[in-house]
Amino acid sequence: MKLCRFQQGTGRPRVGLVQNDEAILDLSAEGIDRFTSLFEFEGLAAQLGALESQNLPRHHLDEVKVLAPVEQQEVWAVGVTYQRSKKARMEESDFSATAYDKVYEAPRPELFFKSLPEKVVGPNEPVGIRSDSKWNVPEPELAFVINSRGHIVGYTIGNDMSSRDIEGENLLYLPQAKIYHRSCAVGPFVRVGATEAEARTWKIQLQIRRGSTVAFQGETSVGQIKRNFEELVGYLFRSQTFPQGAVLLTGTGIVPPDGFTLEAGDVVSIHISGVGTLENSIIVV
Ligand code: DO4
Ligand code: MG
Repeated sequence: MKLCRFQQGTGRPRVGLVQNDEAILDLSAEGIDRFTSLFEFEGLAAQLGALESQNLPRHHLDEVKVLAPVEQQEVWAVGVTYQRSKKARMEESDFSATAYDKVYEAPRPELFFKSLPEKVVGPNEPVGIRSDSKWNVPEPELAFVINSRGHIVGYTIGNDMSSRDIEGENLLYLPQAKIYHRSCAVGPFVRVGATEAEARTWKIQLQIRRGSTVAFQGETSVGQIKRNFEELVGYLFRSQTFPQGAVLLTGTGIVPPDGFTLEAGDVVSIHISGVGTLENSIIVV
């Protein structure tokens, strides 16, 4: 079962139940128009299942604008959760190699703040590469949608855009490499009712198109994430509160070869088999 936030014309954002990735049932007819309150429901999947049999207004996905599935949730990220990420980061920086090696093995994961909710880029909107960076990549990541009690209520797709030259120069520059205008895209759908075991079978695929050619493509599996999901959420909620819930990106397992950098006009397409496809073009910011 999948949910989305959507808008018709300049109307207010609403919540829809996605049907076969081509239509949505409009839950505002049942008084549900906010993810934040919906995600606090106990037994969410069962309640959504009951709504599916109601005679709700239906819209084709082509007729609406699908919005980022984020209202007031801060977006955070974990890093170095895949071997591939650890290896790439150790190669990009002699200076910080030990830190990446250690954090991969340490009980405490790397966690960092990624985006305020109002700065998150939605599906089909441009994401940015920094004008002062020469080495930029997308990071295709499974994202947890978490309620205020720290329960994972669903899964979506995140793009943790990163400037590798800035990150590689000095670990203290990480916030500049990770947090800038249009550096975080999330969406399109929130998959509800899947267990961790099921999510671990999903494939993550990245394709970067440049004009009519494929400039890079790669694939990994959610099953490659080193830490279990409760462990990651548990650390996020340590000595921290999220009254509106939070979104947590879970790290990248796909890193293009070192000679590759994104260019303006590229199109980044991230597919996660249990969720859908998040697509964004690249602009310089
Ligand atoms: O330590 C740098 C960031 C790691 C990261 O974003 C990832 O592994 O996905
Ligand atoms: Mg990342």
